[in-house]
Amino acid sequence: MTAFSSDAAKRLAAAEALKLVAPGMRLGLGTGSTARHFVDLLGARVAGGLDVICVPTSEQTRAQAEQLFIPLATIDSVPELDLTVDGADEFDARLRLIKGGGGALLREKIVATASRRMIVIADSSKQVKTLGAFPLPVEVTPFGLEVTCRMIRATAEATGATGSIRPRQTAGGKAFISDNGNYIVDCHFGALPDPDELARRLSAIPGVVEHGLFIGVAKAVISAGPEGVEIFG
Ligand code: ABF
Repeated sequence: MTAFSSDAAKRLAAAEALKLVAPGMRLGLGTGSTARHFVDLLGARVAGGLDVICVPTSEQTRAQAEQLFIPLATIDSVPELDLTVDGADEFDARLRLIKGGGGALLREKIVATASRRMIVIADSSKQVKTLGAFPLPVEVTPFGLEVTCRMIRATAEATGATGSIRPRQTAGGKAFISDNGNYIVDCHFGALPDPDELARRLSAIPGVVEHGLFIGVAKAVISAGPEGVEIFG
């Protein structure tokens, strides 16, 4: 018997999400290896005549969608979307998410928030009891990096979250720069005692552009694993 791979699970979840797409829809396209499957499958439907207009959440997804001749628009020209399908790094039973492992969290949150429905697709390993084992990404302005990191640390401590905070680097050891020209810092806090409060407090820090806690954003999570597909929400 062949082992069921996490990539197969991602594709299964993506295929399930594709069933929600109807002709004429305005779609948000997520980023990451799971969202990549969705875009791939959507491309095949578009090639078969499906009429949709899509807003990508990253330059990476834009490039993939362009190759597949998926019609694209900017979020400003199509400010109201019907459905966004995106991956996540972690989700819990209340559909709270950690996102941003791919560094696209700001555009992902803007696009998700502009959508009537945001659906997460994930392999079942992304489901957690408590958010935080995956380092929480926070997008920050290059100006004042050190000051902002100090404020993140202090604010997190006030919610019971402690640990190291590291500016993300590329494989070549350079500072990782987001599509928006900002830095990403990864907060290795471990289990987050109060994600809602942490999210509120992080948003209030001046140098924080956005953080990877998506709370009250996802309408459902389509999770796939060896047992098949499970839908939460
Ligand atoms: C994006 O891709 C991110 O918000 C998240 O960090 C990541 C999920 O990664 P993958 O689908 O590759 O597991 O959706």
